Amino acid sequence: MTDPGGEPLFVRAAANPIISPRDLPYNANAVFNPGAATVDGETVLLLRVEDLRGISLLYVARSDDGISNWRFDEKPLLAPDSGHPEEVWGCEDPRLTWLPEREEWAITYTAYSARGPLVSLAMTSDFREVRRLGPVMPPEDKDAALLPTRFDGRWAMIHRPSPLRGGAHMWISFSPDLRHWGDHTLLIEARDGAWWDAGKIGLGPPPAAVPGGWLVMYHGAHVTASGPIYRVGLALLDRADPTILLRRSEEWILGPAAPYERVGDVSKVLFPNGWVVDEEGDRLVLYYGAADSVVAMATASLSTLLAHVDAMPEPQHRRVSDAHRAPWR
Ligand code: M1P
Repeated sequence: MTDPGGEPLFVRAAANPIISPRDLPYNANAVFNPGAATVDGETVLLLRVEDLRGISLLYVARSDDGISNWRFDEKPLLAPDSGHPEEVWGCEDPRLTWLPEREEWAITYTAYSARGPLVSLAMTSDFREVRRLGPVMPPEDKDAALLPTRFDGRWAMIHRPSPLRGGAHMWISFSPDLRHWGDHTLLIEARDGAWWDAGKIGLGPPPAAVPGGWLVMYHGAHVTASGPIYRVGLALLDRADPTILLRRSEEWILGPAAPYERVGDVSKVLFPNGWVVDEEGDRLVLYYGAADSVVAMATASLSTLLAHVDAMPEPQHRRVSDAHRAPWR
């Protein structure tokens, strides 16, 4: 069992897995790691669908209650396109951020190029038409999402490059125009050794604005003799300056405990990509991929979750650069 004990923060939907390959109106090997949005009162999921070649495409599903009666588009919203060689091996793991200033959704996704996975960006207002902006981070880089607002006039994106040396950590970068990115700043480091989030971490859903800052959920992949275990923790970033880490989980809050999370194409994986945060209703609805095979959902009380975040330890260093003698931003 890999869920922490005590009163769980998240309660899994009784209907889990809420979407499986057999529910889809097309052939698929797996459906997982969806981005989530609310559009005109409906829940929209942008599903990663792995076809029977092994290539992933992004398809839209809509539901009135966000849990049942999903209506599936017949055609993908994003699929490998001959004009985009960087997507030759697929489009994966979308994250959806509403940009109020532009009145459109930013879709950050992993484009699987022949030179490795990289971060691509596309825009949509309705999840029916999409406009690609193309690659924004070179390979290898993934697990990216935009923050919804600008900081001193610049957009911010959290992402996870894979360096040649050491662990794979979360970074934040800035752009004046969504195309040119710089001021790359190490944001949250994977821990080391026996920790649940040692070696490799990555952003979950796009950060959510909450009273104390930006609520961040991230996954950690702890390597064991029988492969990695993907679990989930929380962090809080400063609202005005998201390069500042205010809080970070010591313990994971959700891990692969249910049978559909423990056994699948990649077993023991709980991989959240989307959430719907309802402050008025005091509810957070989390959508995640389970075992790289199916889509599942879990809900939490937002106020209980934020009280948990408040009680999490403050990091020793609020900026990673403060922790290193030879600073790297
Ligand atoms: O198989 C688990 C996950 O592995 C990768 O995630 P990351 O590189 O962040 O560890 C991705 O391929 C992801 O899609 C997959 O669910």
